[in-house]
Amino acid sequence: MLIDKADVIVTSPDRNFVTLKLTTADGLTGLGDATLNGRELAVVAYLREHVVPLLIGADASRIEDTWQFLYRSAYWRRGPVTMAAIAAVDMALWDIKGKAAGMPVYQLLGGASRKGLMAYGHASGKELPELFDSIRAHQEQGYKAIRVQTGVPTLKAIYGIAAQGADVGDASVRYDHEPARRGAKPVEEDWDTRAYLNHLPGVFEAVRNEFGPDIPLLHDGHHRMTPIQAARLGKDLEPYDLFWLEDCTPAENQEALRLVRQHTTTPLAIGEIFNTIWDFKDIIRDQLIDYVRGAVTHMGGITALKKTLDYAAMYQIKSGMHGPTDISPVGMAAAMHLGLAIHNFGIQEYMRHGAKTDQVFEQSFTWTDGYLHPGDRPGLGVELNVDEAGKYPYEQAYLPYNRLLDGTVHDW
Ligand code: KDG
Ligand code: MG
Repeated sequence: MLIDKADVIVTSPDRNFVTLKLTTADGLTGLGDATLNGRELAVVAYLREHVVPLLIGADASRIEDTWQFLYRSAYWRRGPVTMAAIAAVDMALWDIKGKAAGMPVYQLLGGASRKGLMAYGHASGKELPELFDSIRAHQEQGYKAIRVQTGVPTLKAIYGIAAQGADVGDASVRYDHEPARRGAKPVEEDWDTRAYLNHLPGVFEAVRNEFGPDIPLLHDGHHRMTPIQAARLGKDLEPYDLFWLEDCTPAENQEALRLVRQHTTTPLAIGEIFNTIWDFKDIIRDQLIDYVRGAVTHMGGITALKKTLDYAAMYQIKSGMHGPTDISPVGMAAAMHLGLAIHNFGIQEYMRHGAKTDQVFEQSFTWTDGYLHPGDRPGLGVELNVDEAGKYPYEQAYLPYNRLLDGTVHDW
């Protein structure tokens, strides 16, 4: 079980992905997702220059010890680059352990706590008819829960509104949300919180009128509001019974959530850009959120996110793991194994990857009637086709960013 080889593979089928592949002396392989949207090559350098040399000759069976070694021996802890690199090692070691045991990773985590994972998809439209079509299309694909994002009348382009495949380099692909655009610089978008706050409640009213009271609806505020603005939105959306309001305020100021919480019963979700349990510690303890949005890929792996979710369980807070297209199929598989095993699973974000991505990553998960299951292959159940991956070299791509109407840079 000694690690013989560690390869960092960068590929860009429909978008950029960074994958760590570990190979043991007895020929077992494990994969880990290290994709950090828009800063991919920083993690590649961290892995290649500082982590891979430490792994060669190490015992692949020592998952916890390896995690602690990589986290503590660096001295400078935490941060998205470091934690994505540690996450990739952790996932790859769980993959290897599963293959060595002949079991899927969820069995090693305690076995299945449910039959499948309810997932939500991203419906969007610039205007209501397009949004309704998108919701219906998601329902036809089986989705039982749907995130709703729309345009705001006075704004030109908005995050979260469907980009056609042409924007992501493949006209056959329609992403309902792939915000990273290929190019040397981030695209600029405009933003006006007042117009957004005035517009959104009417959108949810229209969606409830059209689709009824039963379907779980979600919304992502993408860190754009001040605490009092978020409080107002939470209150205004109460009649429409949201499953959650996500990232209502910038993630750095956790006290903001206390103010929002005082004003609204709309459930709150946060944490897709958090990296460690420390980011969640106080807001879980003070019960300021309802769902933990951390991703296995950005929270230091299965080992670390499981600890965070077990802690959240003490406060009846559930998982809502991040699962956009920039989490690779390997990171998604890790999320599915973890979600199947824990008791306090809430919901899983799930966006389909493009066809090329599915050729690069051979996967074993299933999607049945709105529920995901990671499958029963030993390990994570994903293999990387190196020849396919080699066809798609890295291409620079960035998330857009925002400016207010007067030109001020705003939170994206
Ligand atoms: O990399 C950033 C995207 O993954 C992010 O914009 C997606 O907010 C997002 C979400 O909820 O999936
Ligand atoms: Mg989000």
